[in-house]
Amino acid sequence: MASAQLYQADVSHAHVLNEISADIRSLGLERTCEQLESPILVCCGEQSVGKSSFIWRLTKLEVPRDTGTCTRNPFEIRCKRALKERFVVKVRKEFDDFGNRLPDTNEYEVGDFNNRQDFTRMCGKAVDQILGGKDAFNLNCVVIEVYGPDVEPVNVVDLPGWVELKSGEDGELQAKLCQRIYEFYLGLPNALYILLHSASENVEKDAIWARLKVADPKLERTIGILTKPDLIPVGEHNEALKILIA
Ligand SMILES: Nc1nc2c(ncn2[C@@H]2O[C@H](COP(=O)(O)OP(=O)(O)OP(=O)(O)O)[C@@H](O)[C@H]2O)c(=O)[nH]1
Ligand SMILES: [Mg+2]
Repeated sequence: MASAQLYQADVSHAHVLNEISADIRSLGLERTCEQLESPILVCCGEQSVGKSSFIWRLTKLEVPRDTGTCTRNPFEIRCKRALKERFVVKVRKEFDDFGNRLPDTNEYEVGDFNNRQDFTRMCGKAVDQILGGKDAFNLNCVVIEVYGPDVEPVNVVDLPGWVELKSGEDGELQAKLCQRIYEFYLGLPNALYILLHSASENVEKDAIWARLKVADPKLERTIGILTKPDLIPVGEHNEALKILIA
């Protein structure tokens, strides 16, 4: 088979797998889903390293990002090839605000639209329905389906920034919720990990590194990405290169 035909076969195979696994996942049957699902890119890293900005570059989708728009809940983005451009934004509710599992999984649609310009507003609406205006971590997920003629069948997850410790009763809850989000997504058997690190920060600070080594001890499923290269102080580019090589 010619390589172009092989590529097409792979793409349609991935589409079918994605369709079936999305349906099963929305029923809350994670274990069954894990055996079927095609790879999912899990973007992780410390707070504000540029995870959501990276996803924007990768998928051309303006997921909520920027100063003052910290990601507080996971975003699962499923891209599928189709003749016409279309976006579906959903909310999947499986947990209460304390991370306790609800008796039923409730996945419902927030918007189904063709205009890319509506995307950020619809995502904001979905986030509001999860967070209810609170600035707190939440295990419930915004599910985004993207269809279009130029779309590659990739699944990608945007996670909140890793939080190791926070003081006070609420701080402890927030750190626990954040860590549970990571536990869940780092534990997916079909995950490929993208660890983002800001070029202006020391790599030893990455507490998430230790968690990743548990999920992927030989780092066979992990890719490191150095973000914010423009912030490397003049004359310190060699240090950044060392991080990349390591
Ligand atoms: N200088 C510089 N700033 C960047 C770059 N990429 C992202 N930023 C900025 O860094 C800030 C955080 O970006 P986000 O993409 O929201 O980072 P994040 O990792 O998703 O943040 P959290 O979800 O809160 O953990 C924003 O103000 C971005 O504009 C870059 O390459 N260079
Ligand atoms: Mg973010």
